[in-house]
Amino acid sequence: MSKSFRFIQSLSSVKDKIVKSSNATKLRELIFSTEISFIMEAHNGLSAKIVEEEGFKAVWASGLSISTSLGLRDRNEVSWTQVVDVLEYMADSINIPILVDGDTGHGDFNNVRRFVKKLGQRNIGGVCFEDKQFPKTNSFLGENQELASIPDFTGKIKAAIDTRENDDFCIVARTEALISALGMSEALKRAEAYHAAGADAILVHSKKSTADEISGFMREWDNRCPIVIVPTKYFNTPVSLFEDIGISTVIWTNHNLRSAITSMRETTRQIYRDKSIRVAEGNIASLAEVFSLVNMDEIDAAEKKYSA
Ligand code: SPV
Ligand code: MG
Repeated sequence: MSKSFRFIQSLSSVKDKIVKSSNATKLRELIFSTEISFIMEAHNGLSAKIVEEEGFKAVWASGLSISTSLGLRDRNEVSWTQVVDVLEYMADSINIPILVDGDTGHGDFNNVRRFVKKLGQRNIGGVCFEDKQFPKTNSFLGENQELASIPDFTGKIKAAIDTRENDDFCIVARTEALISALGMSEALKRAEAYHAAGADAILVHSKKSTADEISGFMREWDNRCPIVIVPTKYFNTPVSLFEDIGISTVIWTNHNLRSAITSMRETTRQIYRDKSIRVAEGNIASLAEVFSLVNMDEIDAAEKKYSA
């Protein structure tokens, strides 16, 4: 089954009102497209650039990855303004949209409003808010995390919708009901409430090692709006299954961060052991690649144009 959503027509009516080239529009088109879409994690300007260069059409600005790359915990230790600062570097590096991990919105509905306003000013494509309590803890830590009440969370969604200046700015509502072992009917109830509150898409999170929960959810959901998933724990599931059950968008949420950790460890270990950089040199990016990633050629061209 492809992503054939009943609400697809609403996109074109919305589109008449907005700037067609904005990142919000690009992200919306991706999430609402009839093909399954893939969004790759990045956590700074450099990783965002690599995600773009390797062909992805959008970036996931992961809370786990951004905080870990700053040496901090995924527990709102990074303030929302610090997140926005990181996003600015990321957005400046690329021409594809960013879907931001907005955690719980960094507080109540009012913090959500400030956050969404600042994201819009930086031409961010959209944001995903989750129905946990502030301060949040990563979904893969502990058991039975307490969730926000449905009225509290739908209030945040409505606040985000009322604040966005571009109607295409995507608000993704994420339910942790399955992760918190509240059961399928609670997950469906929450997803329906968030959809009714105006969320553009629902992220259903699961920490099972198979996609059974997600498949069960999709059978009941019946394409009411796009569904986004994070298959970090059910990584063995073939993408064809996600396509068959009608998933809209898959987020590979932390794989650049984890890849960087492995690679940096190997290089550091090798150099420490060898007391030399000779072997390591053959296994790492060349300086030419480093300069290319930040577009040094452009400086040469600009110098010719502007420098006396
Ligand atoms: C993140 O990347 O920060 C996420 C996804 O929220 S997860 O770590 O799976 O909760
Ligand atoms: Mg997160």
